[in-house]
Amino acid sequence: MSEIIFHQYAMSPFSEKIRKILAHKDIAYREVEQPAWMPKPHLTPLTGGYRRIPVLQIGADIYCDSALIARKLDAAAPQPSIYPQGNAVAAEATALWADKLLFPATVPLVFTALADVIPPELFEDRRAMFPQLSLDALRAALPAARGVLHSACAMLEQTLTRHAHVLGAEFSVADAAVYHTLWFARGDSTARETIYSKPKLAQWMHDLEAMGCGRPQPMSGEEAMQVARSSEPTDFDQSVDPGDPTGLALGTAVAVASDDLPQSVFTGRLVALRPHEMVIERRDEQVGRVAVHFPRAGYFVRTI
Ligand SMILES: N[C@@H](CCC(=O)N[C@@H](CS)C(=O)NCC(=O)O)C(=O)O
Repeated sequence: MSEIIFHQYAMSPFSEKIRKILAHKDIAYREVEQPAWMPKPHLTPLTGGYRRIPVLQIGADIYCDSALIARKLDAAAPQPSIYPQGNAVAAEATALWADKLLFPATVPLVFTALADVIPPELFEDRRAMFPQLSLDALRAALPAARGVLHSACAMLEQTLTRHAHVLGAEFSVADAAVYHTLWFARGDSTARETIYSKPKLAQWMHDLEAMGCGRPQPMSGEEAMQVARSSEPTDFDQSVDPGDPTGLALGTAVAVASDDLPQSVFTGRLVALRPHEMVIERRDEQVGRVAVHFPRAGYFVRTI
């Protein structure tokens, strides 16, 4: 197998989720530091426009979204699992709760707390993604956000009083997802107090921090693009799962978008449709033929 290439940036919470999985599995990988805002000239040619971080690359196969990346890493290095006792539904459901409910609550907390030090380019970039974003709107969202964090931390403290991890004795993808939201929330002092005033939760935070991040070796963005250019995509079987409800046929020109950023669409030729993953093939002047993989949950696919 080609090297695992992890496109991330240091301050990215969703990258921190993946770092914990890389640490749990003690995986050796190449790490590309991507910009935190557009343009991303060494990322978007690989993804066909998908701009978010993290992205995983293996040769000319490109994996978008931390949910799919987590599953791919588990398939590439199955032991130790991120789904202990085969508890995939509970682990993935808890990870989705953290990513989709808890994480959005941390955004107003951290952005208002750090408003004076956040680079204006970052704020403007995120406003281009979410036009309703403003400091006033973030301040108005603070009471509800504090409520979400308070209740989540109380529930976590109760759980961690009974066992060492979110779903029981062993680490799972749920720990990685909950951790990245609280790791980010620490940027706000009131959130920090909410988290670290709870002894079991505080201990769990220290334990996860101490796990580190696996075995990274730096790689430049140019080098990652060169790897794609000199490889062929391999991780798809040219099949549509029987009974797939979309009715899409292989080879169809399709557009893929996520439910939380539907205005950004990524186009290509459908080369695989599996229960948890869709794969589109595209050609790019700079990186050649690549296969871009998306999860099914939270993403739509349609013909163009
Ligand atoms: N659903 C995505 C969300 C990823 C996400 O929102 N990442 C943030 C950084 S942590 C991002 O890409 N923000 C915009 C950017 O960096 O350009 C995932 O799970 O990977």
